[in-house]
Parts: sequence; C-alpha cells; structure tokens
Amino acid sequence: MSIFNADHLAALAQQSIELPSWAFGNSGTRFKVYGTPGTPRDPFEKISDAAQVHRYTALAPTVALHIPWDLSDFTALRAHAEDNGVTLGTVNSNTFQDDDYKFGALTHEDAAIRQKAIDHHFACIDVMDATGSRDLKIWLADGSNYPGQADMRGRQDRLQDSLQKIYARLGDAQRMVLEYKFFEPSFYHTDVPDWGTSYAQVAALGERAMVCLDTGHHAPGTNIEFIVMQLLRLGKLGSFDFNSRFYADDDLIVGAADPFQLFRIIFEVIRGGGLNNPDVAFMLDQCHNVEDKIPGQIRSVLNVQEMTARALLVDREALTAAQRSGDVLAANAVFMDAFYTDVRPALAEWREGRGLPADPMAAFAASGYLQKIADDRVGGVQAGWGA
Ligand code: PSV
Ligand code: MN
Repeated sequence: MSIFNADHLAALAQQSIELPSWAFGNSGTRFKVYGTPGTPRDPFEKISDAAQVHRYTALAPTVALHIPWDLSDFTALRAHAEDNGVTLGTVNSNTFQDDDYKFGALTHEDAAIRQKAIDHHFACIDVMDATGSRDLKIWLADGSNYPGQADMRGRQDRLQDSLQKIYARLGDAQRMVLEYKFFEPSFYHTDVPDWGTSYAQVAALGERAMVCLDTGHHAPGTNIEFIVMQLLRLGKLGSFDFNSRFYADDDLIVGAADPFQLFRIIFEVIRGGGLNNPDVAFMLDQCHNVEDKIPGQIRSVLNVQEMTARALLVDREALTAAQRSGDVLAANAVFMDAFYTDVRPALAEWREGRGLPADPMAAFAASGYLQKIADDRVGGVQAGWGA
C-alpha cells in the first residue's frame, strides 16, 4: 500500500514549478564564469533545455523570461515553447545593468531616469501581452551604500509613485509581484528590504499586486515559514523564488542547503491554502555555476516535489489535537515523523504509473541530450548573465 492517499496524489499531480530561463545560461561569481559545452546561445535554446525538465518530470510546464536578456521575436518564441510542450511565464524586469541606474531606478531622484525605468516596465508588459504571461516580477537593485547617502523616505515615496504608474498599465488578467531583498548590490539599505516593505508598497496599489518571496533573500536565522504564513493570511503571497543558501544570496539548488527549512515552508503553504493555488506561483530562481544546468533544474523540481510529498504526510488532525492539548512533544513528533519519511520509493512508483521515468535524473542522463547539444551548438556566443 502506498504511503500516499488519493488527496495526496491529486495534489502531487497538480503541482507545477516555473523555471527561470537564466538558469540555463552560464553564470558564476564576480570571480569567474565557467562556460559549458552546449550552453544555449539564445532564448530559443534556453526554452528547448527547459522543456527537457518538464519532459522528464511533468513538473515544470512554464518558463520565466528576463528582459532584455531574452529579447526576441516573442510570437516565434511562444510558438517554439508550445511546440516543446511548455509555455512562457513570468516576465522579469531588469533595472540593474544600465549606468543610468547607478543611484536607483524606480526610486531615482531624477524624474527622467525614473521615467526610463517605468518605460522599461511598460515594455515588459508589452512582452507579457505577446507571450500571454500573467505576472510581471520586479526586483530592484535600488538602495544605498553609506548612511546619509540617500533620503530613504523620499525614495519610498517615489517608489510608490513609480509602481502606481506601472500597475495602472497592467491588463485586467495581469499581476505584479514585488520581490524584496535585504542587501546586495546595495550594502547599507535597499529600498525593498523585507516582506513588510513589499507588502506596504503592493497593498497601496491594489488586488493584483502581490509580494514575491525569494527564499535566499533573508538574514541568516530568519523564520521564513512565519513570513509565508503571514503573507498567506493577508492574501498577499503572490509567488516564490525558490533557491537555497548557506551564507548570502547563494542561488543554490532549492532544498540543498536546508531541506528541513523547505519542508517547514511547504507545510505552511499547505496549511495556508497556497499549494496548487494559482494565486501563489512556485518559481525557481537559481544559477548552476559548476554543475550541469538541466540536471540541476531536474534535481531542483524533484526536491520541491519530495518536500511537498513529505509535508502532505503531516497528520494534520493529530497535530491539531496535540497543539490544542498543549502536548509540545507530541506535536513536534507528528511534524518530524512526516519530515523523516523517505518518500522517494513511493514517488518513483507513482511516476512510473503515470508514464514518467521512475528516476528522472537517470533517464535524462541516459538520453544523450547533453552530448547532443554539446555537438550541435558550435559557434555563437553562449548566453550568460547579461544575455
Ligand atoms: C538578484 O538577487 C536576483 O537573483 C533576484 O532574486 C531576482 O529575482 C533575480 O535576480 C532575477 O532578476
Ligand atoms: Mn529572485
């Protein structure tokens, strides 16, 4: 008998996780970016690679774009995605690679530079119209490095004003998600450092503006699952950027650094009605600096699936009973029992029953795809951070 009941299996079958196009390009640190044979040279090849992840897992039907890195003929790109069994997802804006934005973009003192950043977001919305994407994701590098450098209050006011203009341009079926990050590239303050600031900014806009929670964007020791609970409670958790970190914004494979934290986060998602809820998008935001990118993404979506399966196994009735009776150790034991359950054999069997490989990592490795792209993709410039 399987460890999963019919409700668990229905939830697992519905799960979808959006992949970031930039995970398929080369990436690295400020010290070195290593190239890999077969790395995509354009957005079409990135989408082909992303489609491999979905093909072996049935978990990743959509791919997020980054503008201008993925600028292309979007009608053709959309058709290419659909031919490969995936669709185009969230559009990410980029106001962090232009000299004009040295002192900010949507918060800049200079109205002309703010307008340039707003116009970039309008262009992103045009892309969303062409691709059929629902979400515009905004992550800002805005902030300051030294105390006294900037008028933090004025910047909040200008941010709200800029966001209002962008929000007003969204179509009725489109949303904005505002991501927060407590430091980097600014080291003293960032203009959207935490969930509270993001919440305050989006709450003032309207229903279709939500918070994006990137798991790597918190100070060490932060209780992220509490934030998940609170945002779900407030109806403002729009999306996740999943990744993991040991130190700062490491962008490592989700669940690699702290599987228990991922379990706790997903438990709160389930508890708050956020699992398979279209309002709460699951996305990855990762870079594969030294490992192969496609298997890195397959490993990532499987990690999310495995932790979802474990979190679904929490005996909620027993947990509630223990909580209500004040039985601390019993409540904790119920929680930990689910966390310590090895769901991998049951998931493998279930995958096979659905016509998927029991072991997607092994099946992809055996497919020869990496060798094929290494042979085929000769010449051109490999995509990387910035293209
Ligand atoms: C920079 O920290 C970042 O990783 C943000 O998390 C964004 O989501 C991502 O870049 C793409 O712009
Ligand atoms: Mn992110």
